[in-house]
Amino acid sequence: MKVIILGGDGFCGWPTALHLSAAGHEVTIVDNLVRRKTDVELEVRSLTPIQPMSTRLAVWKEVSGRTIGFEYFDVAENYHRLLSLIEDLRPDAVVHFAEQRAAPYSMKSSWHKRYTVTNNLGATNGLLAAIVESGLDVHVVHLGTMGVYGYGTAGVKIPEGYLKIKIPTPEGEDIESEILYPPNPGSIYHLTKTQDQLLFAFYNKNDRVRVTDLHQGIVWGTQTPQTELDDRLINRFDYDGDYGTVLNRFIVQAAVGYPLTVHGSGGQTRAFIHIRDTVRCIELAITNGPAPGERVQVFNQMTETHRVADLAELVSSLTGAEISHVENPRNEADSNELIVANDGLLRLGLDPTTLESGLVEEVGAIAKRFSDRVDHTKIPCRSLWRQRPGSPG
Ligand code: NAD
Ligand code: USQ
Repeated sequence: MKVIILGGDGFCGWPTALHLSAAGHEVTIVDNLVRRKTDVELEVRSLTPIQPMSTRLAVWKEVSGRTIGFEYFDVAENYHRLLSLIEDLRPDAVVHFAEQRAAPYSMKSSWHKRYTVTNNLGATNGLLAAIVESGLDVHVVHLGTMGVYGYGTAGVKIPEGYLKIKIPTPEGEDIESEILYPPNPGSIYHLTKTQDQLLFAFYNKNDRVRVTDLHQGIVWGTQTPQTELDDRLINRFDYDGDYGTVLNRFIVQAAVGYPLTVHGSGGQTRAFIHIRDTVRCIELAITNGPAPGERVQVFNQMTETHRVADLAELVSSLTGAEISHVENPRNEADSNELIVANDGLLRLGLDPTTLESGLVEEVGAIAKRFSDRVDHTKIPCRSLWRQRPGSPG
């Protein structure tokens, strides 16, 4: 298939580009490299020494014999570049990763809130409008988040996107319907993903755009079989307080002797997926698109759930790291249950990679190898959810 990957220089996008290219798909990456510029803003760098895009692509050609195209532009702003690219390439699918993805970054200041909303909604709306204007039947595969549902399910299994409901009529009958699961975002970033859902629903209803929305859990790990082929293909690895996600952060913290930063009690339960499964799920999604006229297809792209405190215990038991319960900078429930349906991708053939000590140790080996690149001052989370004096909580 011919595939455009928006955001193909990022943590999920780069290994996905390699995986799809290795599987014989014709891949073109679009990226404005804003994630690399954000590292400059935050004065941090990926734990792993990622190479510039031209090196990445040349090395991939060298080791695989395959070419990946690259276009450097802003998807949210350069609408006509995007439209011409779609018209020229006539892709079967566009995989859309090109959004600001860190909840703490989105809550740092009013500028970060406005940037996250403008960038994420601008990119999604621009893509959908360009597909409609091109007149082509292009399948959009979007990376959404489990966070659109909120995390407090009170014993209910979170369905894949849609909730069956009954609406009582004045005549005393019940009308059965299905609606998007009620959105309950916990950050400005997560809010943009709930709004993306409405954009998809509208363009799907009005213009019959075919969309798959993948509500992904927290991705952990760093390498895939393709990024391991050569050191210069290595994937990025964020450990800082804004972009680092919890399990990868704990593994790096253990590697450098920094007490594991559990927010509050650590009773928060979240959904997880290994990066190797992310790339497989994307391939399953692009090769199993919805039929013309079908509603937006939603899959919960996660393989397991864990409590943050249990992850800290696991990493500590493997490494001897200390655990520190720090004050939670976020405005979130201290503990929650999380039960999630993920039948869709399993039915399509996903064979989940689950958390086990071997994999944690593998990531730990990368963390140890590059531990001299860790800036300890960048580990604490300094983005506070409650910035107004007297705000609740
Ligand atoms: P990332 O920040 O590493 O990658 C995003 C890429 O998109 C970057 O290379 C960035 O430069 C690019 N980009 C952003 N805005 C752009 C724009 N306007 N124009 C062109 N390029 C732009 O993030 P990631 O971890 O790879 O996440 C990718 C997607 O997956 C995001 O949408 C995120 O919400 C979703 N997701 C990620 C995780 C996770 O744990 N990393 C979990 C669930 C969902
Ligand atoms: N946490 C800690 N200690 C830390 C870092 C985080 O206890 O050092 C806690 C947080 O308070 C939160 C949980 O761990 O309760 C998860 O935080 P995270 O930073 O790992 O993940 P999150 O902010 O939810 O965001 C990440 C990705 C985002 C994606 C989301 C999927 O950055 O792009 O959408 O995971 S999900 O969590 O399922 O919504």
